[in-house]
Parts: sequence; structure tokens; C-alpha cells
Amino acid sequence: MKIGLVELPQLKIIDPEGIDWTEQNQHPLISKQILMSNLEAGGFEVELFNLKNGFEEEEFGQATWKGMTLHKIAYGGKTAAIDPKSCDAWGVTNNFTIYRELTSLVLRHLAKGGKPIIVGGSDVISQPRYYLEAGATAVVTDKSGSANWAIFDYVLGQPQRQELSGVLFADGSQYGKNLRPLHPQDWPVPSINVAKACLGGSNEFADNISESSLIPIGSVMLDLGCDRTCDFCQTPTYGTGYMRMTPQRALEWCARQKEAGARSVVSDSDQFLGRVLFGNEGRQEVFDIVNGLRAMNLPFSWDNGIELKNCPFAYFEITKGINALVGNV
Ligand code: B12
Ligand code: SF4
Repeated sequence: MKIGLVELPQLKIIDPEGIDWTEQNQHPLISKQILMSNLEAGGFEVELFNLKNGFEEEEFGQATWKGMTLHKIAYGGKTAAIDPKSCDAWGVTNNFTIYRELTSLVLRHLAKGGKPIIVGGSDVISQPRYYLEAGATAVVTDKSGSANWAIFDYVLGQPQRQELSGVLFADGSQYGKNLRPLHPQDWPVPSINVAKACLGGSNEFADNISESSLIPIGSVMLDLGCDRTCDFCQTPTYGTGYMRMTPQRALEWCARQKEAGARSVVSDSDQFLGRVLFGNEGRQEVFDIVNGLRAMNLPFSWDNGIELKNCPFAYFEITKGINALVGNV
């Protein structure tokens, strides 16, 4: 039984002068890396269809803004090139509202194959109906990964190893998050092949990408969630609280990126320094992780920013011996 996981194409929003109003960046596929390892550990055969790879452009809509007509373009591999019957089930992730319409384009295409389509990610959790109407069979509402195996067991007609949880089906049936969230410590470390398939390049680090010594870029999410509740942020609504990997496990993930060919790694955590909630123990964990990275000679950046206000010690420890700190501090 093969599951096809589709990475969405890039989104371009082009104005009449040809200027692109979106961020074009070959981010590593952190979400796919975690999901693929999770599903492989569950015994599923997984194939990645990375539509961010490629140079094809397909216009899928227009919008008017400030008197200008903006063209919405899917950029990368062509969605139509995927044979929607070629896998036994499909999986799509969308974490961003701005990618909602583009996701529906992909879902409408996949739905032609008549195979189950499971969708997840932050935007999907916030507006599940939209995705179900676009052709999804079910929406995953559990962020941690604990729901994933049972959902695919169910839609593929395999014996159920766990109860259904954290899922909403197109026929209206739904299952609350009954299972304990899967702790990041228990997320399977990706195989070298999965880590390699999820490496990214980025134009943040060099004018000439091919000359940057920081790409390819690997990615890690060393903790999940946040203890805070900022009113503009969706993260506290996942109900996971703040959960972190041990430094040993965190460094295992980073080492795997290096083995897969990464020359630098980005942190995609919500709140890497949430560790300092745990007093001296958490503070020591921060030291152990950054010292471990330094020993590996692996440049590291915090794409989601890093909040140093509550732990100025971290600034000195993190930046010691580093020439540049990349990210929003
Ligand atoms: C990493 C991250 C980024 C990275 C993305 C890098 C990348 N390569 O994708 C960067 C720093 C670039 C980024 C940028 C932005 N981000 Co951001 N980001 C995140 C963050 C912290 C993690 C996303 C992630 O990958 N999670 C890890 C994976 C494992 O989780 P997941 O994808 O949901 O998958 C799990 C489950 O949902 C489920 N699942 C998901 N899909 C599927 C599919 C199947 C088949 C199955 C079975 C299960 C399943 O299983 C997985 C676990 O096994 C989230 C918050 C969060 N905790 O999710 C915010 C978040 C997604 N970002 C947010 C925002 C607002 C932004 C920005 C718009 C900020 C800005 N103003 O510029 C930009 C937009 C970028 C863009 N694309 O246009 C919001 C999105 C809100 C929304 N609905 O749009 C979030 C939710 C944070 C918040 N503040 O509320 N971001
Ligand atoms: S992740 Fe950041 S923005 Fe969201 S609640 Fe936590 S501190 Fe606030």
C-alpha cells in the first residue's frame, strides 16, 4: 500500500510589472521530513512528490489589490503530471493560509483518482470544511503525529492498531484528540534518504545560491508547541503544550542532517528557548545543544526567530565563536 505525499508548488503573486509579492525561498521540507519518518515507522510505503522542484508556471487565479491585477501562479512541478491513481492514498499538508487556494487546486486534481486523500497542517486545522469541500477525505486535527497511523489504517482498510483520534471526515463523522500527543522525543529520526529528500536551498544566505557554503540546508524541529498564548498565534490552540527533545535526541537529528549532506541546519521550532522554563536543567539543555552543534561544526539558524528576552545568557552562549547569527532575534 503506497501513500503519495505531495509537497505543494511554490506560490507566486505577480503584479503587472512582473514583481513577485511572495517570498521565494527553497525552504527545507521540515513538515514532510517529520511526517514521512512517522509514516515509514508505521510500516507504510511513502513516495514524495515534491512540486517545489521545477520551473513550470501555471496561473490559477487573479486578485485585485490597490487597483492592480495580481496573478496567482503555481511555480515548480506541474500538478497535472501526477497520476492521481498511481498511489493507494494521498497526503497533503498546508500550514499557511496564503497557500489555501493552491492546495485546493492540488486536491481537486488528486480527487480525480478516487483514492483517499488526507490533509493536515495549521490552515487545514483552522478551516477544515474548505479542504473537505475541495476533495479531501479527511482532515487531521492532531499536530503531534499521534493520529496518523490510525487514519491511514482506516482509509486503506487495514487492521486498526489504534483507535481513530484527531480526525474529521468528509461525511461529517469526527473523532476528538483521544490519544496522547506524540512527544517529539518519540518522533522517529529520519532515514538518510528521507533527510536528503527534504534538504533545501535558500536565497537568504547568498546572492549567488550556488556559491553559498551554507546550502544544502537541513531542518529540525527540536521541540513542539509553546507555553504562551499570544492572541494572534495558532500554536497554543494545538493543545500539545510545550514538549522538547533531549539534547541527545536533538543532536541525533542534527547529525542526520549532516550525514544527508546538509552544510547548515535551520531550527523550525515554535519556541526553542522554551527550555528555560525548566530552570537550570533547561538552561543546561540549551548549552548542550549549541555546544554539540559547535562540536559538529554545523552552522545553525533560527528561521522562526529566537526570543532572547527571558534568557540573555543564551545569546552569549549561542553566539560564542559564531560569525553570524541568522534569524529574528
Ligand atoms: C516552521 C514554520 C515556519 C517556517 C516554514 C519552513 C518550511 N520549510 O515549511 C518559516 C519560518 C519559513 C515560516 C514562515 C511563516 N510562517 Co510559519 N510556522 C512554522 C511552524 C513553527 C511549524 C510548521 C511545521 O512544519 N510543523 C511541523 C510539522 C510536523 O507539523 P505539520 O506540518 O502540521 O504536520 C503534523 C500534523 O499536522 C499532521 N499532518 C500534517 N499534514 C498531514 C498530512 C497527512 C497525510 C497526515 C496523515 C498527517 C498530517 O502530521 C504531522 C506530524 O506527524 C508553524 C507552527 C506549528 N507548530 O506548526 C508556524 C505557522 C505555520 N506559521 C505561521 C505563519 C503566520 C507564518 C508566516 C506567514 C509568518 C510571516 N508573517 O511571514 C510565514 C509564511 C511563510 C510562507 N510560506 O508564506 C502560522 C500560520 C497560520 C496560518 N494558518 O496561516 C503558524 C501556525 C504559527 C502561528 N504563528 O500561528 N513558518
Ligand atoms: S509560538 Fe511565539 S507567537 Fe506563538 S504563542 Fe508562543 S511566543 Fe507567542
